[in-house]
Amino acid sequence: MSEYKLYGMAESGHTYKVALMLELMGADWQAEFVDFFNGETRTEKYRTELNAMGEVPVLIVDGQKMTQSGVIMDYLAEKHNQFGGNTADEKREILRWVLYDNHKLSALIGPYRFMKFIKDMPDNDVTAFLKGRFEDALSILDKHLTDKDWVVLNRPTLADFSLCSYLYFGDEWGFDAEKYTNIVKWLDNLKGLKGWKHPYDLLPKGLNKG
Ligand SMILES: N[C@@H](CCC(=O)N[C@@H](CS)C(=O)NCC(=O)O)C(=O)O
Repeated sequence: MSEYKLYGMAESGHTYKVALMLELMGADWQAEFVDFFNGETRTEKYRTELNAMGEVPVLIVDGQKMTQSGVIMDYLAEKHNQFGGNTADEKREILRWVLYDNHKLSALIGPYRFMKFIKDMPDNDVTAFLKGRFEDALSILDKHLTDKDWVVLNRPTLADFSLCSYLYFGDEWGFDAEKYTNIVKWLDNLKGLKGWKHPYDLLPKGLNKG
């Protein structure tokens, strides 16, 4: 049995953050498919046995369940002494970007992509609102990445893995590569890491799309 079991699916950027980190660390892990698109995370069984918050990802290690991608990655960084900060200041700066990602990027791009690409919804007030918000956050990230290879340190950290996730599905929700050129360069830096894989090559898919 593998050391780590990661519950989720390939369409989930939040699951991908953790899967990418496990893969880049060369950890002994396996993916456990969650049938999200048929409502598994909404079942009583899932919420009782796996995650009371009703979300993916969930990481199982030594029989312990962990949720929230940022918390899971922080745990992995500390345990494997990789992709985290060395000092308290560095750790806080990583946390700052993980929180920013969770609030202003992943939490907005995820639902936008869900509505537009997965549900084929026409543009509406909600999609316009989400797009306006995440485009501002993308501009902020792009500006931050001017003359930087990585978001926080001069090496990749879990902040990079958190922020990049939904951007690798960019063709599905209309990421504007011409507008965010620093982000494009940074995504290529991540792609250049030994062991990097696209979400669809790293995790089991729930849909025949993409
Ligand atoms: N902040 C959480 C977000 C996780 C999340 O939103 N996962 C989505 C799938 S990508 C989910 O399970 N959503 C279920 C729902 O909102 O009902 C994390 O980083 O783990």
